[in-house]
Amino acid sequence: MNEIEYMKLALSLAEKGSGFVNPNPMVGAVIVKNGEIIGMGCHEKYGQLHAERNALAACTEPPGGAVMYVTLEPCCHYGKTPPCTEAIIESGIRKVVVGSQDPNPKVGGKGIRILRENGIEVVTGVLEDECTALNEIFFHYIATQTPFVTMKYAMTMDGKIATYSGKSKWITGGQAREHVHRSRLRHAAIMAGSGTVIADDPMLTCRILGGRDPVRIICDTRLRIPTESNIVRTADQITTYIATTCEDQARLKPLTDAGCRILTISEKEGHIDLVELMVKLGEEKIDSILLEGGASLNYSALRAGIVNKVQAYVAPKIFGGRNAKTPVGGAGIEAPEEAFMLRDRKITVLGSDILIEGEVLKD
Ligand code: AOF
Ligand code: ZN
Repeated sequence: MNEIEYMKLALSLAEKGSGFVNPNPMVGAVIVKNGEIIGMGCHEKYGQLHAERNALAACTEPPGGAVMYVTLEPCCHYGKTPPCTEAIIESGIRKVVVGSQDPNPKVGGKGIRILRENGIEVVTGVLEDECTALNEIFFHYIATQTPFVTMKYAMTMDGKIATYSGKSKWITGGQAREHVHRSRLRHAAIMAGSGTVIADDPMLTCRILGGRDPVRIICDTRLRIPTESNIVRTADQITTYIATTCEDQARLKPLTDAGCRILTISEKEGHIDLVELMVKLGEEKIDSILLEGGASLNYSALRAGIVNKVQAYVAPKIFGGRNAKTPVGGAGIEAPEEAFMLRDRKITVLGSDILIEGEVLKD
């Protein structure tokens, strides 16, 4: 195996932490000696050991003189765990190959410098783009302290997210829906509007074996969410935030009694101020949100500039219906040149469906 292959392996190990390490990064490490892999590890759970220490602990023979491949620059600070640089230096590893640099201001190049100062050869930038893309959430959150927002929807080829009668089960096939559940796992929270709760009464859980449910956030300006909805009924089991401008205690009480956490947000253009909401959610250590609409909230989110990425699952079918719902509503833009633009477009085939995704260009 060459260094690219070892780093690819480290990347796949890192992925194992998906959904369990937020707001920390996913990190994987592979230790190689005389052409043999002698240890592997990843950052498995928030607050627990980092990838490098897990890989060192897993070594089947002494790591002195070995090479470590790690997807993120080793840390050099005392956080919940002691610095990885210390463990690497003590182990006698002779060379460290790093994927991407740690954007955490406490690390930011210092980890690499310390290793070099201690006579360890450091190679940087191996599969850097892949390593950075894997941690797009961490990179965004550490820089802004607000959640990375992915807007997701499934639509037909004529751009409908439901039939004219409001039925939407199902638009895409099993493979695409499984992909959505993986995405729910990767994001710390799912966000929807009260309209979606009223229309679909969803659970917004992650149905993957061994997965965990994301926190749920319901944007409900005027507190319309029914107390008997699935979301409210299960709020004592799954962390649920209701973001609202309403301060009427009589209406808030049944929700708080059910276990919902209320976030009181200022009003902006008739809705909750989404920028303020993102700041508050960031303070709650929510580093990422999968935004699952509906149309009105999706448009408001784009308008407010809080969306980082859009994922459109497109199914090869047509619903028609002039009143059938589309993914993005609101007032819309007047001229094509005002469009929300996406870059780094990526296309993935999932069974008979297609996922089109891109990063929202911010001006
Ligand atoms: C690494 N390897 O596997 C991870 C790193 O609170 P702590 O101690 O877990 O530290 C979290 C910070 O450490 C996080 O913000 C990031 O800079 C780095 N994460 N570093 O060397 C790892 N997970
Ligand atoms: Zn570390």
